[in-house]
Amino acid sequence: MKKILILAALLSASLAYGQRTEGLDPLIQHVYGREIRSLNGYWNYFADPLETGYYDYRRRPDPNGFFKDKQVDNVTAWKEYDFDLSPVMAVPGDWNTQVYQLFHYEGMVWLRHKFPAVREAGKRQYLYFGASNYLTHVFLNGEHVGDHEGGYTPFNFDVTDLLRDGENTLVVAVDNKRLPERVPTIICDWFNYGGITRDVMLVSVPERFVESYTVRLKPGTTDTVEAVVRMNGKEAGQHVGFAIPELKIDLRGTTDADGVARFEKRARIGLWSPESPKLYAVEIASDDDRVEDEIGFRTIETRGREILLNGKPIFLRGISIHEEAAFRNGRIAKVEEDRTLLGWARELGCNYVRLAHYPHNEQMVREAERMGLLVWSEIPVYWTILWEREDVYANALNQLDEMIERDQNRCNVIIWSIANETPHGDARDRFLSSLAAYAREKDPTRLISMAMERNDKSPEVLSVQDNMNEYVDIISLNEYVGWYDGTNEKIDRVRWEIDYEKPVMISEFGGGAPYGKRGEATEIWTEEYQADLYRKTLRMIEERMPPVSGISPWVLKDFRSARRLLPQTQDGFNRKGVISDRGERKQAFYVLQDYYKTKR
Ligand code: GCB
Repeated sequence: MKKILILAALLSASLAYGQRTEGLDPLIQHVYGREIRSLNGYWNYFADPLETGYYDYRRRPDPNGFFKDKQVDNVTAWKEYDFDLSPVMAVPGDWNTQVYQLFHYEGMVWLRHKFPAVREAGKRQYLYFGASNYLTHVFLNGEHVGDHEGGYTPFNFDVTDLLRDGENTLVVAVDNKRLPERVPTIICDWFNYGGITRDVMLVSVPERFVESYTVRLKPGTTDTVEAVVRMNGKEAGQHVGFAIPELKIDLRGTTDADGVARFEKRARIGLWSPESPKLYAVEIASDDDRVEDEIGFRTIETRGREILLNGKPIFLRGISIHEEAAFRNGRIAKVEEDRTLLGWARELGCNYVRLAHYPHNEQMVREAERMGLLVWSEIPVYWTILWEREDVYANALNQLDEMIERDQNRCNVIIWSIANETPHGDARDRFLSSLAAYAREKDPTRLISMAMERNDKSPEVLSVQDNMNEYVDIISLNEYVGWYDGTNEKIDRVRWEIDYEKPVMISEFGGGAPYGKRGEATEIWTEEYQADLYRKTLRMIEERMPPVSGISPWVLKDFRSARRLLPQTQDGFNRKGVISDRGERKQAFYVLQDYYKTKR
C-alpha cells in the first residue's frame, strides 16, 4: 500500500511538472458495450510545424489559438488558418500514409470535426479516444478539454457541460515529435505514425454509471468467480447486479463508501484455453445503467521453469506482431486488419502472440481472445528512456495503468511487459522495478515480464544476466545469433546457461529477407538464409538451451521503419517478417509452421 502511495505521489507531482496529461477522467471500461456515437469520419486538417496555432509569438500558450476555429470573413477581421478550406483525412487513420506530403512529417497537425449532439437530461457524455499518437490537445466548442500523452492507450473526458444542442466543433491538435523525454524516445525501430489512430466516440452514460469492473476467477481457485464493480463517484448504497446466466450466477449487492460493490460465487466454470476459447456473457447493472461483456476464465502461474495455464504446463507457440495493416502498411484502422494478422498467426500454428512494442488496439486483443490466442501486451519503454526523470516515469506509469485498465478483463492477456531491450544501470533498475511493483499490485492475476538482452558468459556460452530477474515472473530475451551476432554457422556452435529458476522465453530472434530474394543459405538477405537461421535456432532451442517455455520470433510481417534504408532490399521496411508486407509467405514461415506442429 505504502509503495502505491509513493507512486501516486510521484505521479501527481510529475504530472503537475510535465503538464502533459491533463483533465482526463477515469477510463470507462468497455466503451464498445455502451451507448456510443462514432465521431469517426473525414476530418479537416492541416499541418502546423511551428505550432503557430498553439503558441503566440513569444511561445506562450495562445488563448486565441486555432482551437477557437474563429468564424471571421477575413475582410473586416483576419485569421491565418481556415479549417473549412482545408482538406480532409480519415479518422481513425495515420496521416503519414494518407497524405503523401506528410509521410515523414513529425510535428503538430490540427484536425477538426463538426457533429450534431443533443444534451440529454440525466446523462453524462464522454469524449473517448482509442488512441492518438503522441501528444494530444483536445478542444470542444473553443474550450480546452484536456491533454493526453502517449500514443497507444485510450483516454476520455467528461464533456457534458461543454456539449451544445445542435452543432459542435471538436478541434484536436496532435503532435508526434520524437523527443528524448518521451516514451518511446527518439530512436525506435518502428514507424512513427502520427494522428488520431483509433476510434473517437461520444459515450453516453447515466449520471450514475458503471465506470469499470474486474471479473475473474478468485485467485487460487478454479470454481469461484469474483467481481468488483466500480461506479463513478463515490456513493454508498447504490444497487448493483452481477449475472452470468449460463453459470446461473445472478447476484445483487450495494456499493460501499467508495462506490464499489463486490461479488463472489462458486460455479462449474468451463475454463478458457487456446483449444477451447470459451467466453461467457456477463451482465452488470446498476439502478440506472447496464453493461454486457463477454468474459473468459483461466489461471496462469509459473512453477519452477514452467508456465502453467489452467494448472498444466504450456509451450507458447508465438510470433511477434506490430500493429501495422497488411497490404497497405499503415497503422491499423479497422478490425478486419486485426483479423488478417491474427489469422496468419493461427495459420502458423500459434497459440500466442506478442503484441509489440506498445498496447495494440482493443479489438486486436478481443479478436485474439475469440480466436484462442494468448497475448503478451507491452508498454513502449523501449531502448534509451530517460530513466532519471520523474516526469518520464510518471508518463510510463500512466501508459502502464491505461493498458491494464483497458484490458483487465481479457483472459487471453497473460503477460504485462514493462520494457524492451533497455540498457542496464541503477536508474533503469529503479524505474523498471517500480513499474513492475505497480503492475503486480494493480493486477496480481497476470505474469510480468520484459524483453531482456543477452549478457554472455563467454563467446560460446550465451546467457542473460539482468538485475531485473528478481522482479519479473518470466525471463524473456531477445537474441540475434546469426544476424546481429555472427552468421548462421555460429548458431550451431553456441550453448546457453541461464541461472534463474524461472521460465525462460525467447521474445525475439530472426533475420531479414525480402520476399523472393533467392540464393545460397550462406548469403544473408536471402529467403534461404532466413529459413536456415530459423532451422538452426529452433534446433539450438531444443538441444542446447535450458527448457524454454515459449518463443515469439521477430516478426510476423515486414513493417515500415525509418531505420531500414538499404535500397532494393529494405526500402524503408524491416524485412524480418516471415510474411512480406504484401502478404507473401517466405520460406521461414513454413519452417516455423513445421516446428509448431511438433510442439502441439
Ligand atoms: C530488436 C527490437 C525490435 C527490432 C528488432 C530488429 O531487438 O526489439 O524492435 O525491430 O530487434 O529487427 O532489429
